[in-house]
Amino acid sequence: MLLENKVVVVTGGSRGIGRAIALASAREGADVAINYWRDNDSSYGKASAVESIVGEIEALGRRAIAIEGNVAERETGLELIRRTVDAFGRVDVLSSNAGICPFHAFLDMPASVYESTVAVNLNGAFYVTQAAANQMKAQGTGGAIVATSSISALVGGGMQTHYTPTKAGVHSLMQSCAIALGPYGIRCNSVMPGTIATDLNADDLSDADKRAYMEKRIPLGRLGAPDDVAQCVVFLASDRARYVTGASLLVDGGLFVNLQ
Ligand code: RM4
Repeated sequence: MLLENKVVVVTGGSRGIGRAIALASAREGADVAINYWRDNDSSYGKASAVESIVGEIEALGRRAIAIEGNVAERETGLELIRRTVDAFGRVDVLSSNAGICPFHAFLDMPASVYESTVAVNLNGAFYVTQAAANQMKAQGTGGAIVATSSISALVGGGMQTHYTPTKAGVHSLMQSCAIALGPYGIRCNSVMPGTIATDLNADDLSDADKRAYMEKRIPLGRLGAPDDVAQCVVFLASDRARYVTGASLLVDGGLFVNLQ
């Protein structure tokens, strides 16, 4: 069990990659605190997305709590960590995963679309990382922070001019936090998912031509699944990565390197 009796906090943990990270962490022995925002996803049957992920984790014999909050607001991260410590006594791992990507053209993009994307993806990552790191420092036993950056930290997207800079920022945030937090034994790394089939890009990939184009570009021949990313997050969070900090791990099926 790679995360035996660890306490893992996952932002955006009720759906998509975050849900997979929460479940994979529980499977590896962790108790999980899940942050979510506006649980309106009915694709999990009668139970809400939040109720179903909490139920799945408890069915594994691990504890789970779900705390609603918009990570774009600094107080959300503080309350998330506070309530996690109240419930489980400590924080060992933060998966700073919450993110949005409302695809939009550049020239007519409203300020609200740009600003909300920066607020959630970058400001949110900063605030939650800061809150978790202060708790880990106070505990005095180190910790691991894994941020969900993206292949989009390294390459662009014509409909993602608001989004790609935030993912580059998350990547850079982990590099600087690795330096700032190393003295406390807190490791900071990022994963860089490629095109992973989630509700974040469901509309974009509902275009058959776009989906076929992306699949054709990926040497492994398929879009990623959320658990493909979750397994890499568990590795970076675990003691197997005890000497890894300031690093980033592409989880993209070879998409990034495939020019021709
Ligand atoms: C990723 C990458 C994928 C896209 C998602 C929303 O960073 O750009 O292609 O589907 O974002």
